[in-house]
Amino acid sequence: MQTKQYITTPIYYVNDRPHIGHVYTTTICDVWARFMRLAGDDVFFLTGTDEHGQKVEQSAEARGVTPQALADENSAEFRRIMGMFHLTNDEFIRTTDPRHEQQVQALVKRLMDSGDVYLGTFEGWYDAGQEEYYTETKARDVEYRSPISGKPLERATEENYYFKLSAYQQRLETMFSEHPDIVRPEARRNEVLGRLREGLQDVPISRTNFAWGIGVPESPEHVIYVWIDALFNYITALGIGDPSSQWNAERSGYWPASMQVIGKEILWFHAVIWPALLMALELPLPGCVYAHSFWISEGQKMSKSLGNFIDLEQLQDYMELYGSDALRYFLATQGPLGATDSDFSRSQFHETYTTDLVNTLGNCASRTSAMIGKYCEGVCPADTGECEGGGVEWDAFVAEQVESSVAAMERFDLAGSIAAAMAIVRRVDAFINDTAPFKLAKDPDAAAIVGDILYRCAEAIRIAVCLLEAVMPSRMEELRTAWNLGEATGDLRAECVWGLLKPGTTIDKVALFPRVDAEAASA
Ligand code: ME8
Repeated sequence: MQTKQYITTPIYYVNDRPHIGHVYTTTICDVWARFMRLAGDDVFFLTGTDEHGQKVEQSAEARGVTPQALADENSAEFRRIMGMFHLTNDEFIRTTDPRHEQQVQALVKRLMDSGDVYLGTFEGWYDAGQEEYYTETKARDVEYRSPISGKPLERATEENYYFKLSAYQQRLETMFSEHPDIVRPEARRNEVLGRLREGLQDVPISRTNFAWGIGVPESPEHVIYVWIDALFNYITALGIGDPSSQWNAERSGYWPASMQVIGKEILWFHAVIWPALLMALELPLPGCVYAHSFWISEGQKMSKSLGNFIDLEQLQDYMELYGSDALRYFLATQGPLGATDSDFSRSQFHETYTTDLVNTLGNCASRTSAMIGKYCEGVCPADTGECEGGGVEWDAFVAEQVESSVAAMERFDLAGSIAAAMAIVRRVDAFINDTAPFKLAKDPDAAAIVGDILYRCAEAIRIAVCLLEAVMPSRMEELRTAWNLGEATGDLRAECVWGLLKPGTTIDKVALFPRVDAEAASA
């Protein structure tokens, strides 16, 4: 039986244009999804768009179009990202899809029947821009202004449907003590725990001041709060709200999600409200909610007022100049996966590309294939064992890196996983310098030794390629083709065992990562 894996991104708001943040989260999920597929798992990768709510209604009104028309147009823009960046999502969910809407109503009905959702009156501090209510304590902390827009919070009273979040205080605390890894990284979990200890209040889950949303069952003047509607996407995409549906039959087995990746600003919804909703629905909890930090741009926070979002056009420029794999590599290795923000700067992009991809991986593959061309007639030599390891026990060294790369990816440490693969490549580079096959080749008696060295280089690179395929699918495929390595087998660990490269295989020269002129790049 294949292991089932389910990975999700947030669903993106259609009232904004896509930018690097959206591409980032979806790309890192894509790297993970591809890696797990290469490892033989049965992966379902979900992304999509969040299309209801007051902000969409207002943006549509301002543009003189219907909210649905606005949602259609902008959702298509988000969907375009998937092709543009070679993202392999299995589904793209839209919250205006009737299949989602019907299931949300069914799920809310279940919560009403169980008493987890009730009608009540609410008075609180409302952030109109974020469509979010704050508790008194939180409102005081932010000095009664939206931390996002800076606008004053509004005092608002409403008759609303509520979710009995307060009833889940104890169970959530138990969840965090029994499954501390449910929220990562640790700094984020600690933030949630701090706020959780202040005590939970019930949360309103409906609105009556606008219409663009899903009606509460039997009370259509109430519109289901966009966040509840949105959170449910993770299970409606699997048909969980409609047990008799085709989606349910095919997909419900993917729940619980293995990895739910989000940005840190939406942690509370995913680390507290979401698990509580799942508990109320008696559904299992996800394995991990991973909240990454933010990209900033050339040292500055990206914001509408500064107009400095790295948008799709800029990302496309990078891809044209450096290739899409280079962009994926940069996002995956230099991104804000940990607790601190990362700077997206042109100079750092260029530097990472040149150091890691041109000078290390590209150079190593091209040197090795060029020498096999020159000294072995372009055919993979055999390892006769005549050459001593040059200080390296190759099979043990490589096995260690493979284990470390796989284990890192399993815990969503993309940079760690890639670093282990690159350590193999760096070792090959050092091995070539130490053993100098290009000098030995001048001595006809050293032919066997030269063959041994080049076999080990090519074999180590082959294994690194298997590990790097998820992050750089196009260039690694190019190398697979040039070196006649065949397609990935779907059993990554077995494929990474030392010695599988067959002597006699034709090894063509490769030039994977062309040097990019720094001046052209900054122009
Ligand atoms: O919040 N750096 O949608 P959204 C890195 N619809 N990632 C960033 C980023 C940045 N500077 N800016 C945005 C919503 N992101 C809701 C989610 S889920 C049930 C509903 C990424 O369009 C990051 O993943 O504002 C963040 O969480 C997401 O985009 C927010 O996208």
